Parts: sequence; structure tokens; C-alpha cells
Amino acid sequence: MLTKRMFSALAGAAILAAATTGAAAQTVLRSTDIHPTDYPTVEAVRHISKLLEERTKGRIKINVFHSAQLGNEKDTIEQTRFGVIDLNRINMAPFNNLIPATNVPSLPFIFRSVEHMRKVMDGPIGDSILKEFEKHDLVGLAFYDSGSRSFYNSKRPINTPADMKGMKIRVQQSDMFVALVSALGANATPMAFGEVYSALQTGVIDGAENNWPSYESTKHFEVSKFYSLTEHSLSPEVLVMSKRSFDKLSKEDQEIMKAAAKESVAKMRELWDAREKASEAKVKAGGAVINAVEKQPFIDAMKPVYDRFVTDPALKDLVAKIQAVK
Ligand code: BDP
Repeated sequence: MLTKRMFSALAGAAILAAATTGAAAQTVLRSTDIHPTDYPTVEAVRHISKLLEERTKGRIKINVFHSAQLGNEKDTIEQTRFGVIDLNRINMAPFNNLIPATNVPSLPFIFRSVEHMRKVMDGPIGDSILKEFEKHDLVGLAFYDSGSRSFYNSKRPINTPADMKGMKIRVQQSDMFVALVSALGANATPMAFGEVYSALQTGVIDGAENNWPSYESTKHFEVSKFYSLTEHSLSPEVLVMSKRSFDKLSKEDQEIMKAAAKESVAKMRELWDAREKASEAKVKAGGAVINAVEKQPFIDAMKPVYDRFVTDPALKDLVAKIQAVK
């Protein structure tokens, strides 16, 4: 659906703007991210821009819009498919309803560790998931880390699923995340990221779930101080490009873009690992109450989620392949 916001974005868009200053035309790609300017995902895309500028002698660069300047994730997906936005750094979860394969790396407890996740997403399984974006007018370029997501709330520490009974928990706009939270006995409320702080503050919701850096950068810890280490999902971030914008690049520039995106992963991880530690320290200093959680009861409660979202033979195969990666 074309929203009012999209029309105005279309009108004002400088998509692949070929500014004919000097001899060579310059392509300025518009990239979106909901995170603040110093967040590792934003820095990683700036790093790509730097590599592109170097490798194309300034012909291509990226204008990185951060802090949801171009809208919330669900809306920017549509805009990226239309080519209004050229690049989108976004979590896998908002793609879950559109692209079935993206549910798999978002599934609860699918990865045993961060190392397992990195190995899977960096290899042929990750590449096969990136390929799925092409059926939806997008080119999947790279996966970034998102740490692990845990529940936080304003009521009490969560030690067992029973502690979540009846709690109103915000989730991303993904049916799979709704099912995940429902399976734990809580009430899932899908909501845009930018609305969560005031919803927590006013008690519209009791809690949400996210990684250390997002819990910290949004200041959710100020209004939702119990952070319980369920670490239930490692749903990675993904960088996608509009197929329309990608097709406008020459074959050579497409290769430069793909390589730069892949190279930015190492840079992102370096920043991410440091940011996770810094964010953890910051929320603790800010009064967050952290508790460890015995995960098995949470893992056991996830059977209905797998039963509902992993029915297709291709997805079953994907799950089995991920589990088989040592
Ligand atoms: C963050 C992701 C971001 C998501 C956000 C959310 O980086 O892309 O949109 O969580 O929960 O960790 O909406």
C-alpha cells in the first residue's frame, strides 16, 4: 500500500541521483536505519560508503539516514522494494511475514551460540537465505550481528515462563514473534520500535525484548528495569538493496557493491562486540536489574512455534541444516 509518507518520499527522492557536477556523474544511494548515528549498523553502512567511494573514484557513495528519519522498518521495506530507498539495514523479523525463509534464523533457540550463528550466516546457508530476497524486488547483501534478544519488563524478574503469564509484551511486526510470546503465556503486542518507550512509560505494555545495545540506546531500561537473560532469539540484521536500484548499476559496480557489503561485516562485528559490553555496563549503571535464566523451560515451550512456522519441507530442511552445522 502506498502511504502518504511514501508519496512525499517519492516526490522528494534523489534516487540514484546523477548529479552532473564535473566530468563523471555521481550516484548517491539513500540508505535507511532506525538506529541512532553511532550504532554499529549505521557505522557499518558508512564504512561501505567509504569503500565504494575509494573503489569507484568517488562515483558512488551512500547517504546514510539514521534514527528512523525515513520511517519505521515496516514502511521502509515497501519503499525499498519500490526503489524510493536504495539500501535498508533492518532486522530479519519485519521480513518474516513476507519471506518465509527469514523466519528460520529468527526462530527461538535455533542457534546454540553467536559463533554458531556467524558460521551459518557467513556460509552457504546464509547465502541461500539472501537469495530469497530477490523474489521480492530486493537484493540481500549481507547479514550483521544482533546479539541475543532477551525479555525486559517493568513488573518483576522473569525466571520461568509462568512469570510472563498475562504480561503485555511488545514484539516486532512478525507473526512468528507474536507466536513466540504467546507460547510463553504472555500477550504479544506488535508495535513499531519508535513507539515502545512511551508505551512502556504509560503502561500500555509491560515489557519488550531486545539485545543490550537496543535496550540501552532507546533508554528502555529507564522505564522497564527488569532484564531477564532468556536470550531466546539471535535474529540477525540484514542489509538489503532495492532490486531496481541494483539493476541500475553496471555489472562491475554491482560486484563492487556486493564485495564492500560483505567486507563491512567484519567491521560491524568489531564495533558490535565493543558496543554490547558498553551497553551492558551503561544499563547496569542506570539501574537495570539483570537476572540469569534457566533456559530449558523456555526452549520446551517453543514447540508450537516450530510446529506452526516450520511446516514447509524447504524450511524443515533449512532448520535441519542449521542444526547440523558444528
Ligand atoms: C533491534 C534491531 C532493529 C529492530 C529492533 C526492534 O536492530 O532492526 O527493529 O530491534 O525490536 O535490535 O524493532
